[in-house]
Amino acid sequence: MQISKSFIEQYNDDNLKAHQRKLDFSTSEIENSEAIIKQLVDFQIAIPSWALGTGGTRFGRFPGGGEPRSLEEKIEDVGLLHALNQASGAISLHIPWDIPTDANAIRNLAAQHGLKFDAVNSNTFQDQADQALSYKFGSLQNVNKAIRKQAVDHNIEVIKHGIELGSDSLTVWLSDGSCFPGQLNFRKAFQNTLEGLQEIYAALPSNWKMFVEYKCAEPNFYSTTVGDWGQSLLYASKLGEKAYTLVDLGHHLPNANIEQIVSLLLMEGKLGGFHFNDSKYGDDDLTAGALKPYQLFLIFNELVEGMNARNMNHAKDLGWMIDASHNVKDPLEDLLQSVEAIMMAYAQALSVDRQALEIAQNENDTVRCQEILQNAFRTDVRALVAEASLRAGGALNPIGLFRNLKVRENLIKERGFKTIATGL
Ligand code: LRH
Ligand code: MN
Repeated sequence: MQISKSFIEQYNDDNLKAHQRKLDFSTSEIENSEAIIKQLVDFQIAIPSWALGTGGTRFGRFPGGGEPRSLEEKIEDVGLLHALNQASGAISLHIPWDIPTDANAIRNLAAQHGLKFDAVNSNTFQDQADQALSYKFGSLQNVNKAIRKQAVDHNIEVIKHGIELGSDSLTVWLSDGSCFPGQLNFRKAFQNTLEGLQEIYAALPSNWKMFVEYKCAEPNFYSTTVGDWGQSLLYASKLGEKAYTLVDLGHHLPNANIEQIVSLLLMEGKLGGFHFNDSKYGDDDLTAGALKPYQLFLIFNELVEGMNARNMNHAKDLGWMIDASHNVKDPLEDLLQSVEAIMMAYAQALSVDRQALEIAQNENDTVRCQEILQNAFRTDVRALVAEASLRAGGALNPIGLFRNLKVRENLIKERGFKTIATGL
């Protein structure tokens, strides 16, 4: 299903008066609102190809109908999101869930929808039907050299797919670890994993990046071989300048100070990118900003501070990706909500009075420091996000138009109710 420009323009015309009133108030309140709007227009968030269908848990999965049946239909769905918010201009593929049979055709189709290919993701956490050796006891860490080689070869295969699609980064998330004390020699597991990552690193084209994604637990529940930011940083530092850490917000132990982790990884020049989502308990993969919006704001506050300190290009120098799973909500609506929450956190962080904050920090005026940050977080920036979408040719309210156009109903008519998308 494609959304024609005329539908978007008509919808915006119908809602322009109300929007302009809100925008006038916001621009009167927020000093650098024009600059913020321009930075929002440039800011693109990659959509995961594995989160366009209904997700599930071991207890069940309840598909909502009209799910994409192929990579082509997944690209159409991301194209639809991008048409609505002009902020979802890239798709991140997961191999083998989304192997492009005809890379050129896929690349052209994506281009028609204004989409680029962000990081490609390898998968050595599942055994494929045609796979010779099992990853039950891990992939790159495995005591069996042949299994480690199988995992390295898979990652090199994934890089090849990425090159054909015009991607320039590989995300490696390893489920490797152990479930019981004594099951694993941690030192050997680290050394095997580093050796494997070094072989994969050697296969990277010169302009590529490798993102080493860490996670504290699941599917292993005693140790994880890339278990936290320190371990990921150790690997990335030993691998070389093309290797970076990847921060998935749901991959931390309870109450971890993620914004401090982000600040230090950025300071070290080893922060590669993000998998945005939210969680209350474990790796819940819920809508970004849905449970802990203040934490998301604080993370962007450290990102703006740290990126400015390194004169980084906000839109291009880090990997901005969502990683979510939708058990009860429409996958496309959930993704639209996540993109908006991320854009709002970024806009609020850009509105922070950094000079005043530095003065207050140097005076140990704790209350003033808090007031400056909380004021920014309590500032309604939704009109700025809507204006950025409007200027880029998107809808003032993407979910509003998604529902007005009965997109899900149309997708169910087109694809049927029982279709199941590959992925989580
Ligand atoms: C692991 C993870 C990783 C992906 C997978 C789909 O929990 O976050 O990024 O490979 O989800
Ligand atoms: Mn992830």
